[in-house]
Amino acid sequence: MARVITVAAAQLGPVPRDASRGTVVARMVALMEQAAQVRAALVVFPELALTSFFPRWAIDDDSVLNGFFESSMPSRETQPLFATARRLQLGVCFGYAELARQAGSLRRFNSSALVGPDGSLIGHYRKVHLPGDREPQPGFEHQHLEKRYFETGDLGFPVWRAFGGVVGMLICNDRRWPEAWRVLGLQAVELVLIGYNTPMRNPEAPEHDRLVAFQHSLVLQSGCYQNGTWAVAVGKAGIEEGQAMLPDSMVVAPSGEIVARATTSGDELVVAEIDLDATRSYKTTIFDFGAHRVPQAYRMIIERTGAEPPEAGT
Ligand code: ING
Repeated sequence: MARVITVAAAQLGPVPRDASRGTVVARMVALMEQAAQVRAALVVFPELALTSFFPRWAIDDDSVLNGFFESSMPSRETQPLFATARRLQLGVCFGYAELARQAGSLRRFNSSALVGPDGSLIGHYRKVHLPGDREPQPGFEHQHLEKRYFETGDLGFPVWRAFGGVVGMLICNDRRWPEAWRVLGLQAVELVLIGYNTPMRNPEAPEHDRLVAFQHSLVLQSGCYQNGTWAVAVGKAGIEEGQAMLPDSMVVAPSGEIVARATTSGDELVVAEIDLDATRSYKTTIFDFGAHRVPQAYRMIIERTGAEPPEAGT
């Protein structure tokens, strides 16, 4: 039996600092329209898709900082994404800066939303691995202040049954950490949706700059292969407010092969027809965790991560 769906990585070019939500949402809706024309079931947008990558700046004024956040999802400005999903009968995943009111206090997260083809919210995820610094670094051409503006995600690494399979989300730096993939893998994930904003230069380790694209595909290809899952990885690309951001959006198979890849640094739809059943060729053979892991070791990992794997691929 094949569970074939068409997925679309909707790469975005630069978003200027003063771009209104309306103009960005209009760009996203245009890409959703394109995706509907190729009968996509799901469109994936980058991390912090709605705004410029504002952690590159030291922002001390809270009212300016809050201007980059969404205090409700959907909000008036983002409602068109939900309405378009419903109108075009396609799912959408996008990253956004979340301002949440919890137990009477305001909390800020780097989040992503997963919306179904009926326009309803299926689930949301809060980024766990926040790279960069809490304090502005003297002499850095661009800052990377995610630790200053966001709290560590407190929702774990959930999966949802959606689009005919088991779907999970990661955000940007999460993709570099094998345990993030593994917790999804232990829950039999079949499709991982990953938005990213990756600068081409990392002032903390300039010796890595020549390897940014290589290490991006390395972690995607190994994450997919070692966990028997597909991934759709989507970047905010191009020169955004003077900072070069990695394009290279792609769809990766459970084999680790890249099956579709962006060829520009702008708004671009990268489309692939994927068979979720292709995950079984790995989950039921070389990466059959139950068969090839020493049970007590397997149980120990489950206890430690709290992940309960449903049956793979059912
Ligand atoms: N961006 C980058 C990423 O992990 C980074 C930050 C780049 C950290 C390279 C370390 C090395 O792709 C985000 N937003 O996490």
